[in-house]
Amino acid sequence: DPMGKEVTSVEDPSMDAVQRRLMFDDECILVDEHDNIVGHDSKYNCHLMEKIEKENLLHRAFSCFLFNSKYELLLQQRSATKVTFPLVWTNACCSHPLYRESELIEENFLGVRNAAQRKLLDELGIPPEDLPVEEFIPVGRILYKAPSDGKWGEHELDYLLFVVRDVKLNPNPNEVAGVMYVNRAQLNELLRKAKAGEDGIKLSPWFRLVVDNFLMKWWDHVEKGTLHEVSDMKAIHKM
Ligand code: DMA
Ligand code: MN
Repeated sequence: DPMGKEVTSVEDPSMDAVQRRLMFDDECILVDEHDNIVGHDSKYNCHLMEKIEKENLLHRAFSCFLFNSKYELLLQQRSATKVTFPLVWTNACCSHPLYRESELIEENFLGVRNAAQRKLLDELGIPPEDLPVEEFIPVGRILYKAPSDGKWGEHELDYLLFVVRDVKLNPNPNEVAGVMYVNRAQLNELLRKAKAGEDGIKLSPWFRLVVDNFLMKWWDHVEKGTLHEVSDMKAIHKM
């Protein structure tokens, strides 16, 4: 309600107005550790570390990994205005399927695919017709918890969606500070810099989990066109 938002804006005076609106407009899907839907709550509540701990709130999310036809991986640097994990480098696009009919569809993972299509337009300016939902290949699910700084953090059941497609980018500056494609050597160099704290490079915790556990193996399959061989949508990897 408007009163609640007013109180919150007093509590979070530095929060970007667009990002604040999304905190209340986006209604996330709450799930249990087996990915069964158990309810819904605002993006705001779902990312408050205190609420996550007290109420054991876990929400559904997706992480899209986009490769071009040279099999280079698209990275995004999150904008300074993001409430959680500002300015970190991460995979192409992440967000949440929302508690609405089109994004609750579990058949063929259509709900998370619809959400990915929506946010690839919102964050990177990729028109939906350039990225049909059938192109997203679900490869796995991870469950992780990660504090950002201060009172915010993540506790997510995250669908990993891969897509190979040449796209035109038109990044939204409220979401994205920068984009780049990397090959494996360039990603390794970025990992080295992040470890050494060089050039202020920071990586998101979920991107690091995927890199450390799955990415290099899956990248081979991206190149060979055999991702379906490694896709496992039955397991949920608790990290
Ligand atoms: C949330 O991403 C999802 C993951 C996997 C971290 P986000 O913070 O970029 O979401 P949004 O773009 O909706 O703010
Ligand atoms: Mn989240």
